Amino acid sequence: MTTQNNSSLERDEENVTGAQALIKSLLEEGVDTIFGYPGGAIMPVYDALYDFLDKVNHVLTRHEQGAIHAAQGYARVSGKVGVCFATSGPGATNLITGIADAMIDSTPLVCFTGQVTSPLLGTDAFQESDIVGMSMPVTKWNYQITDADEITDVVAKAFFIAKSGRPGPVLIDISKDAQFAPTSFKYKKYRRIRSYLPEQPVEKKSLIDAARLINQAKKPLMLVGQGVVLSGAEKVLLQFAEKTGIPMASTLLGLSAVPSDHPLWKGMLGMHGNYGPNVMTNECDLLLAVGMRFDDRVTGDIKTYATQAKVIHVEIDPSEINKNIPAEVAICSDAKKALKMLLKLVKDNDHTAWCNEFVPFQEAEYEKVIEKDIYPSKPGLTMGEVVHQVAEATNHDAIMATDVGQQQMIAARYFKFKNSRSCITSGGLGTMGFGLPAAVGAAVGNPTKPVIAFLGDGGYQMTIQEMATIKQENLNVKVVVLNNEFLGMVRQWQELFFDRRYSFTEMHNPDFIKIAEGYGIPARLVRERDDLAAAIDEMLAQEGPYFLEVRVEKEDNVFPMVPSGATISDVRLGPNS
Ligand SMILES: Cc1ncc(C[n+]2csc(CCOP(=O)(O)OP(=O)(O)O)c2C)c(N)n1
Repeated sequence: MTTQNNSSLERDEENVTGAQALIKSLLEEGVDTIFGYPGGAIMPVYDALYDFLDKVNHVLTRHEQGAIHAAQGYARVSGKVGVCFATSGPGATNLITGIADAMIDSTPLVCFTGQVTSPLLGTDAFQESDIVGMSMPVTKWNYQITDADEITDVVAKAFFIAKSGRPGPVLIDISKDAQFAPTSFKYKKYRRIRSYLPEQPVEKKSLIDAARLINQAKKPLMLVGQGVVLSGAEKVLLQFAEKTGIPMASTLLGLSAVPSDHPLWKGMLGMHGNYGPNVMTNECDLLLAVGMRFDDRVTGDIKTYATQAKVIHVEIDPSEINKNIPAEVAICSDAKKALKMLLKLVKDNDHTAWCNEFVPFQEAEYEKVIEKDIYPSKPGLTMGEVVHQVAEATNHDAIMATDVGQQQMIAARYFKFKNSRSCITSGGLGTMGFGLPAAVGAAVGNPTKPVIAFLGDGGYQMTIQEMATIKQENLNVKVVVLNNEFLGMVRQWQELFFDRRYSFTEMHNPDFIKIAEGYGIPARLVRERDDLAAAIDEMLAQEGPYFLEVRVEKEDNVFPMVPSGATISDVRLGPNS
C-alpha cells in the first residue's frame, strides 16, 4: 500500500483533495447513505469521509457484494440513487454481480472504486484490475478518473445518468493519486448531456392511436412493470385502470405498484405467476404493456405469445420496443407521463364481463394450488403457509425482500402488497445471495417498516456474513430462512424435467440457529406447524433483528408453472396437469 502525506493540503472550501471533492460532491447530490468496504486504493476517500460523518451514514458491509446489493435494496425502497464504495482489484470485481443485477433490473446506482496510482496503471500493479473494461457491458456508463480536477464534473454526470431515463448503474474508478491530489471544489449538477437522450418527446399520434385501441378494445389487459414504480406512476395507473375498467397483472418487479387487493388486479405474470393472467394474455384483444420489457420469464415462447392481441407498449427505453414482442403502437415514454396523457384521451368504460372471465381460473388455481399451499392439510410445513402467515401478521405493511428460487416465487405469490416499493427481489439476473444484503439496504432506506427477508438455505449461505452488518447497524430485518435442505428450485427442475436425478442439489447445512446467535441475533427454529404462529409473533414483537428458520417440506414444488420455452397459456397447476 503506498502512503502519501496530504496533511499539508488545505481543506477549505476552495482547495480540497480529490477525495474531499468526491465526498462534497456526494453531499451536493443529496447523498446521505453509502454502503462500502475499504481498502488500500480507496483509503484517501475513506479518510475524507471521516470528516463528514455528521452528514453521511456509511454502512460497513462484510463483503463488497453485500455493499452493492444493499445499495440496490436502498435504491429500490427509497427511489434515491444507491451509492457504494469499494477498493481496487478484488474489491471492485466483487461488485460486478450487483452491477449486472442493477443493470438488468434498472436500478440507479453510482459505484466508486479506488484504483492504483496512475503511473502504475497497466503494470499489473498490486490490486490492479481493469474494472472499467470489465464493467463496461453491465454499466449504463463508466469512467476512470486520473485527474482530481475531473472529479466534481464526473460525479455530477454519473448521478444524472444513473437516475435519468431508464435508470441504471454507473461506475467511477478513481486512481489513488487523483484522490490525494489538490483540486478546487465547484459543483454544478447536470440537467442534460449532449448526445445522451434519456427521454424522447412523446409523439402525439402514438397517444391518439393508443387511446383509439383502448377505447375500442373488448378484452383489454394491462401489464404492469417496474417502470410504473420507477416513474412514480402508481396513482395515475390506478386512475387510468379505474376509468377504463381494464384489468391489470404485474411482472415480478412490477409487484407492489398496485395494491394486491385492488379488484382490477388479477395477479402476477410469468413462469410461476397466476393462472388467469397467463391464460388471458393469449385470450385478450389488447395488451397494454406499461414499463416492462417482455422478459422471457413473462412471455414464454414468443412465437405463440398474445398473437391474437394488438399490443401497445409504453416503455422509456427505445431499445426495448419491438425487441421481443412487436408493438402495434409504441409510446416511448416514462410511464407516468404517458399514463397522464392517455388518461385524458380514454373513455370511461366498464369491462366487468371480461373481468369475470378471470374468475374460473382464479377458482381453479385456488383449489388446485393456493389452498394447498397456504392452508395445507398434509403434515409438513409449506413455504406458502409461512409466507402467508408472516404477511398477515404484518398486516401486509412490511417490506418484503427475497432471495432467488422457490422461496422467491412463493413469497412473490403470497405476500400480497399494500404499499409500492415493498417488493425487493432480483428479477432479471436472478442473483442468489441478493436477499439478505438487499434487506440491509431496504431497512436503511426505509426504517419505518420491518423488512422481512425470505431466503432459501442455499441463497442465505451465499451472503450470510451480512448478518454481522444487520447486527452492527441494529436493523429491523427479520430473516426468515425457508429451509428445505435442497437447492429447491433446481431440485424442482430435476424432478420435473431430469427424471428426479438430484445431481448436487442436496444441502447438508450447519446449525443456523447457533450461527445467528453467534452473530448476536435472537433466533428460533420451527419444525412443526403448531409452533409457527407463536414464533412469528415473537419475531415481529422483537425490536431490531431476528432470525427464524422454518424447516419446510423438502420436496415441495412451486406451481403454477409454465415450463421453460412453452406457450404462456400452457400453465401447469401440478405435475400432471
Ligand atoms: C448466484 C447463483 N447461482 C446459481 C443460481 C441457480 N439457482 C437458481 S435457484 C437455485 C436454488 C436456490 O436454492 P435455495 O437458496 O435453497 O432456495 P429454494 O429454491 O430452496 O427456495 C439455484 C442454485 C442462481 N440463481 N444464482
